[in-house]
This record gives sequence, C-alpha cells and structure tokens, in this order.
Amino acid sequence: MHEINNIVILTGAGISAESGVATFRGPDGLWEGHRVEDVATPEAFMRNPALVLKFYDERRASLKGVQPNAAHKALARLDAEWDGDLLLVTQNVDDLHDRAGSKRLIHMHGELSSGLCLSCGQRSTVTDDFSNDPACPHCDKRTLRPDIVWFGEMPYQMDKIEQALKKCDLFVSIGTSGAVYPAAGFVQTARHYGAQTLEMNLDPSDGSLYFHKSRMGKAGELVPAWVDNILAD
Ligand code: BV8
Repeated sequence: MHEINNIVILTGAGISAESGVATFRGPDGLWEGHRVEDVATPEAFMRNPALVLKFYDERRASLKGVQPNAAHKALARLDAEWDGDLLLVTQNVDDLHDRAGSKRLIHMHGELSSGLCLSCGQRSTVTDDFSNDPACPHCDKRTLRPDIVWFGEMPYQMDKIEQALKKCDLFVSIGTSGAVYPAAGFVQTARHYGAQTLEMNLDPSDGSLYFHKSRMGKAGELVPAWVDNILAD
C-alpha cells in the first residue's frame, strides 16, 4: 500500500444530494425547464439578466432549508484530524462544506453566498436578492453579479489546485458526474503524477476508467466509512 500523506478531494453536486440540494444532471437537474448550461453563462446574463439573477436568488434562498449531511461532516472531521496536506476542491456553490467545518477548502466554481462587483472587482457577502439590484458595499455602485464561474469562464484558484494535484499521493472524487472540465480532468493529472485515485459515486462517472478504485453508493454512507478507515491507518 502506498504511503499516503497528501490528499486532494474533489466533490460535486452528488455530495449535497442527500441534503436535498438538486443535482445538475439527474432527473431533478433542470431548473424551470432550463438546462444549467443555458443559464450559467455570461451570454445568458447579458441576454436576460433577470432570468439568471432569479436562478441564483432562488438557489441561494433554498440553502436556508438544507443542512450538511454525514458526508460533509466526515470530510470536515478529516480536515481537522489529518496531519498531512489536505485540499478539498468543491465544484458546488452551496455552503454545506463550509458549514460542516471544512477549512482547507476551495470553491472552484464560486459561491451562492458571494457577489462580485463589475465596477470595483471586489467580493462581498450577498445579503439581499440580486433582483433588488443591491449596491456594492465597497464602491456603492449597483453593478453586482453572482460570484459564480459560468461556462466559458476560468475556474478559481487553478494554480493552487494544480500544485496540489501534482503533489498528492491520493486523489478522491466524490459525487460528480465527471462531465465538466477542467474538474473532470483532475484525476488524469493526479494519476500522471503518481497518485492513487478513488471514486465514490452513485453511478460510474464519465471518468470512471481513470480511477484505480471505484465505489458505487451514497456519499452519506461511503464517505464516513472511508474517513474512519483512512484516519485509522
Ligand atoms: C472553462 C457553476 C476555459 C454554475 C458550473 C468540450 C469538451 C471539454 C470541455 C468543454 C467542452 N465544451 C465546453 C467546455 C468547457 C466547459 C465544459 O466542461 N462543458 C461541459 C458541459 C462539456 N467548461 C467550462 O466552461 C469551464 N471553464 O473551461 O474555461 C477557459 C480557459 C481559459 C480562459 C478562460 C476560460 C467552467 C465550468 C464551470 C461551470 N460552472 N457551476 C452553477 O452552479 O450555477 S459547473 C456545474 O457542473 C456545477 O458546478 C457542478 O458542480 C458541475 C459538475 O456537475 P456535478 O457536480 O458533477 O453534478 P452532476 O449533477 O453532473 O452529477 C452529480 C453526480 O452525483 C452524478 O454522477 C450522480 O450519480 C452522483 N450522485 C447523485 N446522488 C448521489 C451521488 N453520488 C453520491 N451520493 C449521492 N447521494
């Protein structure tokens, strides 16, 4: 068994499914008949800002009714107890990893709770609906957009992520379909640099063949068991 010191974990919508947050490509994956790919783009925002802002206002509002589940909590425990390097990269824009207590965390696709000002470029916590055209708390201009990485936009902190992928001994992918790049390519980078790769998902992802090990099942069951094992070794 390879010595494991440095771990990178990638999560997707499947880790939040048992908390009641809709996934993108499952049966519940549409929003008011729109495909996410049609709403989560800069073009959609220019073409129909009210529709896009409503999409994000509604998803942020729905976060008030959901809680972190056993998988989020297990990863937060790993974060607290793992004395090697650990980086949790989530594609999710919900705040469930944050609320569970994960610290070494990157939201590579942004966060529902954050707004980005098109005038001064600064971020702020969203307290009012975008559809009420709130002013940026830094520059007072009414030019806030969702702090979300849309299709065609560059995901956040890619340098830090790539550095961690090259250095890790273990790459774990949880609850993602492997449909969206560059996240879907992380397993190939990690494997190229010698990491062991493990996937835990309800169904085989598009990238299953790149994983040394694949465990099929619910994150709420598989992830706590995996964390118990890795902390016991
Ligand atoms: C970029 C924010 C370039 C929005 C998101 C052709 C080939 C390769 C790439 C492309 C291509 N054409 C276009 C591209 C690029 C594009 C892309 O990959 N498109 C795809 C559709 C083909 N990517 C981009 O545009 C990215 N940017 O490439 O920039 C660039 C380069 C230089 C300079 C500038 C730019 C940006 C992508 C980010 C888009 N934003 N999110 C929002 O959330 O509103 S992506 C969106 O999809 C979410 O973040 C989501 O997380 C992500 C991936 O989806 P998943 O998380 O995997 O969710 P999904 O529903 O798909 O799957 C859930 C899985 O969970 C399933 O497998 C299911 O079985 C499992 N599951 C369900 N329940 C459970 C479970 N597992 C365990 N337990 C359960 N209980």
